Amino acid sequence: MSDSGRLATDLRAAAARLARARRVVVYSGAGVSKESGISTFRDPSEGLWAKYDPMELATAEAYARDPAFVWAWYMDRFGLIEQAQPNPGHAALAELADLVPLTIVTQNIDGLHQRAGSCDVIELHGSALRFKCLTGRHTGLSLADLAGSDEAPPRCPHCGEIVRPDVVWFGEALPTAALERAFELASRCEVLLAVGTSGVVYPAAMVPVLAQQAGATVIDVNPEPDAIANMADWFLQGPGGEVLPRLVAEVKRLCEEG
Ligand code: BJW
Repeated sequence: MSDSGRLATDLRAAAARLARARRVVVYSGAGVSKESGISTFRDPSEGLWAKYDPMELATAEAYARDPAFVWAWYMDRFGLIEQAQPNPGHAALAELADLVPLTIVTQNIDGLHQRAGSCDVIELHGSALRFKCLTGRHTGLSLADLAGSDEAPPRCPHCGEIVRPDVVWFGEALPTAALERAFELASRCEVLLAVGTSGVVYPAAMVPVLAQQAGATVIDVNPEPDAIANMADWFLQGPGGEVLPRLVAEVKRLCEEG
């Protein structure tokens, strides 16, 4: 069978499973936003970690060493995120939530699932829209809240300590409530739909593992066979912006058929 014939067959089978599922978890990563113009991390030529050393940018130690440098890097990235638009993959996932009960567990900080209309989104690695001071006492700050400080990084309007992006750096704990809810949902979902993640960053990478251990069907959408493709019942090879609209259109057709 040709690759496109195989994809069409697997896509129909995966859609049939999704259409009768009562609990679905979507587990997403940077790849789902690539077609919105946002870089992934581990692409060997274009990924952020191919160009920059994560230990110099995505650790608390790096921020303590050179806060201005790290802040400037994040402000550049957050500017790109602000300009980005959700792509057809994000839109398809928002539509899927109207067809089957679904929660999105994302490692992304870009907020594009929410901007596409998804309501139940768990952010495991924080958000580009929030900042907190280094004391940890003042959280949920927006850039508008920081407008009164002309330093870079700005200072907290409440305590005067410098602020940082509210994202999870290497060696840091993930937000407890978000991680607990993600693990709980993964452990009792019927279908785990992974999209655009290499599946190598822990503890988030336990989400598909827990689902599979609990007997869920695992579907993986990715242009490359990654860690999750190996454990998936169906590996739908291709970009999220192309595969997800086809998958969701088929789920919709099946749901309308009854
Ligand atoms: C497409 C596509 C298209 C392309 N369509 N798809 C166990 C074993 C080994 C190590 C560890 C372990 N447990 C913990 C660790 C250490 C570490 C870790 O996991 N390291 C591994 C890398 C080895 N984990 C941590 O440090 C975590 N913290 C922790 O464990 O704390 C312990 C602790 C407990 C209690 C108290 C204190 C401490 C924290 C991890 C934080 C990760 N942070 C980052 C940066 C966030 C902020 C920022 O954006 O700057 O999160 S790193 C980066 O990786 C980012 C992502 O969310 C995360 C995952 O990446 P993702 O999304 O999978 O992207 P890629 O690039 O890897 O993959 C993209 C995929 O898309 C590819 O598969 C492509 O093929 C595909 N694709 N085009 C669909 N069009």
